Amino acid sequence: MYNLKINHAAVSRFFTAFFFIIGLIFTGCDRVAPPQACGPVPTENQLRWQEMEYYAFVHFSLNTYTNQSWGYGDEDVNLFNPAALDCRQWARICKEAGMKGIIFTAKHHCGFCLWPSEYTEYSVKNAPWKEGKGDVVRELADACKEYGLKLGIYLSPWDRNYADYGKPEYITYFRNQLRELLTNYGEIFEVWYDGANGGTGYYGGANENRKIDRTTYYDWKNTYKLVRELQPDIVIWNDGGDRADLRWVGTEAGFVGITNWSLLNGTGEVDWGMLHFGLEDGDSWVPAEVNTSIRPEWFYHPGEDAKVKTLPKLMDTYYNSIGRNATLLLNFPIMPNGLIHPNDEKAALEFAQAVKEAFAVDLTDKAKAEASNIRGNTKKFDASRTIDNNKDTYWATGDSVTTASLIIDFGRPATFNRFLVQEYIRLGQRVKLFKIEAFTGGAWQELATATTIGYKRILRFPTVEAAKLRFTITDSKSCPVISNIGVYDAPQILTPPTIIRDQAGEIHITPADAESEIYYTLDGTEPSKESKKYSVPFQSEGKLEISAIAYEPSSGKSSPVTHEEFDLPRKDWKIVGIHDEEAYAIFDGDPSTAWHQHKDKKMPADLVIDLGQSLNISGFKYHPDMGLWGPGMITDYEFYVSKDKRTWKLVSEGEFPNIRNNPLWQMKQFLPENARYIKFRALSNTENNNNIGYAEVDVITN
Ligand code: FUL
Repeated sequence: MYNLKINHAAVSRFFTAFFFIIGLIFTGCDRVAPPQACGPVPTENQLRWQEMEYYAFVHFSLNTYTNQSWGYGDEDVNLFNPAALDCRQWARICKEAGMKGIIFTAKHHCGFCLWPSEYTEYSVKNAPWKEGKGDVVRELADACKEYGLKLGIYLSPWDRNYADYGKPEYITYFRNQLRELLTNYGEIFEVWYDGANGGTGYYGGANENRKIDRTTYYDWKNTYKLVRELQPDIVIWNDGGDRADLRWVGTEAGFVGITNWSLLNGTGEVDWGMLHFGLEDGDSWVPAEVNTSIRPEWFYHPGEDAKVKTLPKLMDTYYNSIGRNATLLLNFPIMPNGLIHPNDEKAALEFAQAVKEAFAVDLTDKAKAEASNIRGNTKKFDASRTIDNNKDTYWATGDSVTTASLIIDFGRPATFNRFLVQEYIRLGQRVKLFKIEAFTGGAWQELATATTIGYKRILRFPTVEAAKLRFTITDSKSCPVISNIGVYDAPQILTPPTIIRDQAGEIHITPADAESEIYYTLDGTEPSKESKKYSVPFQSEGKLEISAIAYEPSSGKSSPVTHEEFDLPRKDWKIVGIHDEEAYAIFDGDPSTAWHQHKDKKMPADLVIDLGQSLNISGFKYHPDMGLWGPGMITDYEFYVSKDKRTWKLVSEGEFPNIRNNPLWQMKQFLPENARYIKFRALSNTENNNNIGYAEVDVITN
């Protein structure tokens, strides 16, 4: 018999070592430490929000019944009586459109509350709708729950109805309302405050102009504290002045800067550039949210039913928001009957379908990835981590490396035109510059270069066929940490043409792509390739309605329709007292060209126009300069008409609400007047100086 004496300690040491070595073989060198975080990093709430990517805004209030952008605060609550209000319809559309939540205007600037607030009489509780027993926020919260969507709240800090607005008492009122909204409606994912603050209003009957100091009045710090106490998982939006969790991008046109850092400084001034591009060395994580409407305006205006954003426009918005490290907050204006308009629904669903098609097949699924540098040479951080469909793994390089490349080998020639890349932002945002190349014709050809990546960056480039793609990071704040790469072949989408009528009355129709043909109609019917073909500009007379499409003969595909309506041609119009040929840019029909009054001109400043003949005028239109720097948009105006240039009659005065954020055609109507001269007087601008810009000025005739 053998005397087997087992040394238990030695056996256990042996097995520990054995399994450790096996572990190393299978997992690579797990002891290699992950990179340290680089600069500020997102909170769990910010991460969860960023991954939502796409969600809806819904604008609905008394403005819906007055055709206004901003209510003054004295609109009658009796106007609110939607006949078919159905929040389930909103939720269904948002869900089918691939959105993850809905942010609702519980209170817009007019102060009307869409829930029965205990603290004001200016709410649904005094409206005829459901005999004062209705609560739109409740109905929406229930609908969101049913459709698996998150709910967000827009509560305007500016309240043009409340008598105490401007006094400290208002802050208590505002917080009481926040408390109601953040306690009674379940989980709220985002709260939205809006940057428009202070100005004229009803204010309980005072009818005056109230200015507030935005830096101190709202005491945001304590409001934020309250919000976080009530909703620990929430993210807070603000327009930059008071650093919250998310930032505005400085425009409502649907795009963030092509460079987009998710960083800002926690204190100090924030200028437009910081909102738009973020701040490379910012000390706080404040990512960007792109807010834009599916129509030109935020609230419903029947005149915009044919102005719903086209598919190409929405796709651009997608690439310029989600594709640039931001989220997309797309607005639906609700109709007076309480529903989303069918045109908006159609546009949103087509958009969702097109996004789905664009990213349907990821060519990296069957590819191999190889990197120039791998952190600790371990599998844990190697190139394959970028194409393993796991957002928690990543490719990383050694600490001191700030340039590195990664080759995706498709193993056969592949056709593609989109490149998607994501940083592992839990460790911060790092990449400053990168490029992509395709291996074609035996050499590397550059496809695109770009700056920041962040949570997600998508690049578009002309379709290419290649067996390999090279992604090179040429500059980074610290070693790159890339969690995902995707390569796609998105179907082409035809862009609708632009239509311009110049001062001489000539119609110019331009397609985005020179190879497409243009067909148009002049009788309001939908154009097709059987309609009239456009080849050169043509002369037009009188009022005109024109619809046009771009058509691609090779694929037989048509673009969406562009529809424009023009009043009388401005052929004989003269600008009185101004001898500057460039001033005529304001009649050239092209809103992208502008003219500014001489810089010595002080407010109030007049623009006098001789229409060349007497006309029955019932309104006017002003398009501000859309330039990003010093556009000098008029905010308050007076409009006069005259038969003889000596006696003037004031026919319209007021404001162009929200012009700064949404610089589109502004239209004002009045009782018809027969006149030959018009005087458009600027009283103030968006910049509080004397800069006065005009892209277009036109009249509406009877
Ligand atoms: C703006 C507001 O003034 C608009 O009316 C709209 O609500 C938009 C989302 O924010 O600043």
